[in-house]
Parts: sequence; structure tokens; C-alpha cells
Amino acid sequence: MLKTIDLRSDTVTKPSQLMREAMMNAEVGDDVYGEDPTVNLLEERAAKIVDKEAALFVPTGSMGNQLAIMTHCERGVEAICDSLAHVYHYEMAAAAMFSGVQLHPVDNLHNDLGLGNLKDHFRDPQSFFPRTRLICLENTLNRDGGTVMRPEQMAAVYRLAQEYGLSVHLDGARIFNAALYLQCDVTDLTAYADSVMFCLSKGLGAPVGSILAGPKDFIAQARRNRKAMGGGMRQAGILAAAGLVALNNTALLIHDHEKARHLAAELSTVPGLKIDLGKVQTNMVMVETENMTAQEFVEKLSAQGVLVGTAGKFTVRFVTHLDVSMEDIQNAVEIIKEVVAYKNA
Ligand code: TLP
Repeated sequence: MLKTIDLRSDTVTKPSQLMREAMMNAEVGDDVYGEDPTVNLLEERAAKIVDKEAALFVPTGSMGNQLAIMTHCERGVEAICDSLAHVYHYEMAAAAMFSGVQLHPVDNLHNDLGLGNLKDHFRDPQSFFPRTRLICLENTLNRDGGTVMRPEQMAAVYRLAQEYGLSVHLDGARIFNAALYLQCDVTDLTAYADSVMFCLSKGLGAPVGSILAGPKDFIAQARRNRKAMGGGMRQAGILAAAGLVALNNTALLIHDHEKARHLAAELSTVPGLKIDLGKVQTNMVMVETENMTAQEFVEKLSAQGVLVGTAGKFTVRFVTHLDVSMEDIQNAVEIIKEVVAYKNA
């Protein structure tokens, strides 16, 4: 039987045996009363890892980002983000829906090109413009193919934000991938944001869960907002236990990066496919299709057991993770070559 090779996202991993055992044995309590020892331990450890005063366990990365926006901003203000940002493209306009916040996308915010113009996007408070209140960064930048933002770039944004009295939130869903690529400590990146969200349920392999970290009073308010959003979980230690195991998986991400590099190198030689190898920095590969649409390519691969996702009309996204081996990647490469050769013939 055809073995499915699922490269749609690093969210598809299934919890390891170790995680399942940790979940089964977790000590739990009612977290809404602050009485779940496993959640408390996860929040304490997570805060330390990103060097923030406090942390909050949330069900999803989206909720973490949205709580950050809700907690940093009053209604009717603007939050600046990269025009490729997850908060802008993939969170169902939640900032508008739940926080009354308008997102203000800026091209190339993540590289030196956009950084030079960032100040021009801050609104003049003397006019009828909405007030600028927050800058959301994303590292790695998903829609750009998992590219990293260097600490110097983050520092430049942070300095400017401080100068203008703005807050900075970091969507660090894959911040450990960024730190690994940059060969720096994760705190060298999180230092340049007031709040940070990171995901346990992506490359780190937990079934559920993300962390929002920041100053104590900010997290206290975010905790109230989480409850208002229906995210106050009870015996959530069952899930936090998997999160604690996931925190030990950061060193494994190196294999995901190797697999992505291998996949990209192989596919870059295939006529009909185009890859910017310079952007293959972490666990994603963006492939441009020349002779068919992304949707057609996805369907043809899916029929052969290789699952991938579209990221544009002619762009397909491949994501490596814990549950695909180098052998799976090699098998996927052979299948892709056949599918493309058939189409080119
Ligand atoms: N990203 C998912 C999809 O939503 C696109 C994926 O498969 O990559 N920030 C970033 C940078 C993300 O990539 C994601 C998930 C989130 C936030 C949201 O996390 P969840 O899915 O837990 O809400």
C-alpha cells in the first residue's frame, strides 16, 4: 500500500510514546483556579526559556497572537505587521473581529528594505488617522518560506518602537527554528519584543498548545482575556505535560532543516519547478510551478500519496517535521520527479 508522506505542515505530527506517557501520568488540577501543577510548571519553564517574567498556556498559536493584540491594544487603533504575516493572512480577520484593531501591512518589514521605511507607516496622531499602537513581527516568516529575521533587524524595529511609544509582539510560532538557523540563543531574538508567542504543536511535536509570554501584568490581563475568549481550560495539565516534553525537542529541529535542504536541492534540479534556495533556511520549501497551477500539482501529488499545500496560485509549500524521515523525503522526491516529468512530456 502507498505510504502517505505528509508535508503539508509541521502541525501534522502525532504525539510520541514519551509524550503519551507523560500525558497519561500528568498531575492535574483546575487551571482556571490556577491549581494545575503541570500547567504552572510549563508556564514557568516557558517564561524562563524566552526570558520573560510570565507565560500563559493557550490552546493555539492563533489565540496567543490574538490575545497579544487584544491585550496590547485598545479598540480602534492600528497594529503594523509584515504584508506576509500570519496574523494578516491566516487568522480570519480576528484582530478586527475580537479586538477592533486594524492591521496595517507593510511590505518587507522583515528585511532591511522595509525597515528603512517603517517610520513612514507610523500614523500622525494630530490628524484623523487611526493611532498606531503595536508592531507584530513574525520569526520565522511562514508565508515567505520560513525565512528568519536577524536579531539586528529585530533590534532596529524594537528601538524605533520604543522611541515612538509602541509595543512589539513577536509571533514566534517557529522561533526555535529561527534561533537554530541563526546559531543564537532564542533569548537573543525574544529580547526585542515585549510579548512573544511560540508554538509547542509545530516542529516541537506536541498535539496541542502554544505559549504567550511577557511582563507579569500583561500576562495577568491576557489571562483574563483568555477566559473571556472561552480559552480557560480546566485539567489542562494533560496537554501541558506534552508541552513539557516538546520543550526538550528543540535540538531535533536540526534534522527538519537538513531534510528541507535536501528536498530543496533535489527539486531545484527538476525542469518545471523553481526554488529560491537562499530562502530555504529552516523547515520549509516554497516551490514555484511553471507548467501547472499549484492546485493541480497538489492534486497530482496527493494521488501519489505526497501531501503538500498551496501558498499561492503557482506556489506550493513543503514542510518537514518529526514524522517524516530522510527516506520519506527521498521517496517524495522520486514521486515529484515522475509527476513533473509526466506533465512536461
Ligand atoms: N500556521 C499554519 C497555518 O495556519 C498556515 C501552518 O500550517 O503553518 N503563527 C504562525 C507563523 C503560524 O505558522 C501559525 C500556524 C500560527 C501562528 C497559528 O497557530 P495555530 O495553528 O496553532 O493557531
